[in-house]
Amino acid sequence: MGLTVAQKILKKHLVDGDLLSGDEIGIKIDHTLTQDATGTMADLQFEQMGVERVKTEVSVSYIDHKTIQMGFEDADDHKYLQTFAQKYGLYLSKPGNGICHQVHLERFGRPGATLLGSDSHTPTGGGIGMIAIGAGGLDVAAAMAGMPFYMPRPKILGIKLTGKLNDWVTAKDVILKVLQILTTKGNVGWIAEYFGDGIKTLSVPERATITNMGAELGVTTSVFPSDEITRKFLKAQARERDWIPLEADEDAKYDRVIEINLSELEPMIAQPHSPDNVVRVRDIEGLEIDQVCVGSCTNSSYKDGKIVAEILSGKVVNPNIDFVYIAGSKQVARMLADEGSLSKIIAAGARYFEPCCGFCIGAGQAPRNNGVSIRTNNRNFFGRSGTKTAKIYLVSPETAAACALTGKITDPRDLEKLFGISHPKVDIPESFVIDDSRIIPPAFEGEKVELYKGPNIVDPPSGEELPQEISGVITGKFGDKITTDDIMPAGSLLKYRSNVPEYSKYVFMNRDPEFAKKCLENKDKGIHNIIVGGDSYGQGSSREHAALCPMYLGVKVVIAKAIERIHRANLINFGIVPLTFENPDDYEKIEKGDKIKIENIRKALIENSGRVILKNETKNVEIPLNFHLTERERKIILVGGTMMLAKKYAGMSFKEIEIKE
Ligand code: MIC
Ligand code: SF4
Repeated sequence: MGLTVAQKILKKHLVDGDLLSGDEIGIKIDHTLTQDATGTMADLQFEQMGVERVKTEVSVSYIDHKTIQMGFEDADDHKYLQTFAQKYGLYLSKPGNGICHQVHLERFGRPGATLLGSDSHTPTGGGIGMIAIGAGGLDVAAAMAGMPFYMPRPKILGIKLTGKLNDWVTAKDVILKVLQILTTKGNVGWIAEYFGDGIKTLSVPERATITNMGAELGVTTSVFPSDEITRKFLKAQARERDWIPLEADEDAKYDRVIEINLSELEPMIAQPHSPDNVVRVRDIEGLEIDQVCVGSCTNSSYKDGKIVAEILSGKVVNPNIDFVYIAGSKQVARMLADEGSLSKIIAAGARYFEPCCGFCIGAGQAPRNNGVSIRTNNRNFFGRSGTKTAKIYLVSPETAAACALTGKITDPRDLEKLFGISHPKVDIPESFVIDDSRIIPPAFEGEKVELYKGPNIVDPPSGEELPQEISGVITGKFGDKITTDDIMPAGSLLKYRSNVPEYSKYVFMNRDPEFAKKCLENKDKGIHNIIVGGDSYGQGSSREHAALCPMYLGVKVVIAKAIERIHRANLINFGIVPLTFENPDDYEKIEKGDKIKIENIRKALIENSGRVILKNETKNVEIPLNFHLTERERKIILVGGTMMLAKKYAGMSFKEIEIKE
């Protein structure tokens, strides 16, 4: 039987399980990527694993999320990351060098390799033909230590692209269309693989825009083949030697196929507060706006910047709006600067920042109260921008530039009529500027390097064995689509990523400011905390703090209608039991404050019964709950999390570990 691109790569890397049957597979990881908001914790966990040097082909530690460095905390963390990289054999990409995904694509990614990153947009690497997966920091630390990565055995969703994009319609509009069709729900466990004649019209950075935002679908990853277009990109990066051809076999079988005709697409826009709340720009044009931000790992390539520069050339943006531009990497910034494009953007009125995540993670440029912000990034979740009342819309750079000129939501196809601007033709350059001066290679003699740890770096807390029964209260009940930004806000709090006791005070801060305090009070009294959620609980970011901090607060169980892949894996890693309602309507039978009991939960996990009964003592009802956990996952939870398991059973394989009552 023929294989798809994803299956070919997975087959080569398979170390456990079977691609055709079973629940999960284990794969060997070639590359890892961490960033400074998740990397400190991942590195601290790696230190506890007692390994002398990373065992991957390439591991890169990026500094891109916390570059504002307000106060000493971030700079201290950065120094730690640098000494860690030197000691253990990682490359370090310094602040200002760019956003991890953009830089990895430019300087490290290679077709056919596997990449595990402690950031949910790691699938950006799928644009260059990698199997690139986002995971929690602990999973990435384990991969750096040479351990396999476990994931649900994937089903392959073929996305067939035909036709060719019209002028002013872009790769961003393709992925927004895919999100409109598939939504952010119900795609867990799939890999999206693009094929068809239409892909031949898309350059690597355009493909990467599509695979990047595939993260919002909730799929494990997205991937494109590696073809002549990939070779051209790698050649322009002076890395043609990394190219290999990699295409699906003629008779490859997809588990499901959807088809999109690129010629029929129009400019699209995601409305607040979800990336799948997508309509045509035409449908909502004319709405007054306050801010336009171009950048982020979704749309910060050279082509994205150059197109914006060409549209704005010789013009000034609408005086009522604030216009922000952030290039994705030093390479992009230098190329735009050298050729004069950056000057055009600045002359048009842009506020220009160093290459970093910036506004995308709420680290600056928070909109005014009730402000309308048009952005080119990938997430418009409630509160993520730093302003709870703000309304964030997601668009292509072309649409963003059009909006910046008019001060209203504007279809870029109207630019010709309004301003006489014809569609700029921009291609991938023959060669990119190669400047790796802000990438520090691993030190030769790592053992001589001393780790630097500032006072804000606090050792990660350890987990506790799963008790025989859960006896506690519903400390928080939340609705559908709760994101990890809801659970563990980032923005100005990013500086506490390496200080769990401090960061934990802000769990659910924007949804229920009393949550953390209540949890700690209960924990002190020996009462277990339980969280209840609706559909797609834990979607969005890979941040393991959304599980680690609740663990610290004494949360033992999360019950939801459905839990997203990365968050579910993080809950397990930190010993929290992910349970789902057997009958989704039972969600109505629990309220915040209810006293509950789940008897014999430990026994249920040991026996793998798949089912426990929650007794709601306040309402006097019984609610059946399900769990679907592999043997590996059950063992991790029973022991109190992955770190506890590693410490207690060092050197043993999962199969050898036996856990008693
Ligand atoms: C995000 O886009 O939400 C982040 C910030 O990049 C996160 C990682 C984090 O929270 O540090 C992600 O996507 O995983
Ligand atoms: Fe950074 Fe935003 Fe990309 Fe996350 S989505 S890596 S915050 S640019």
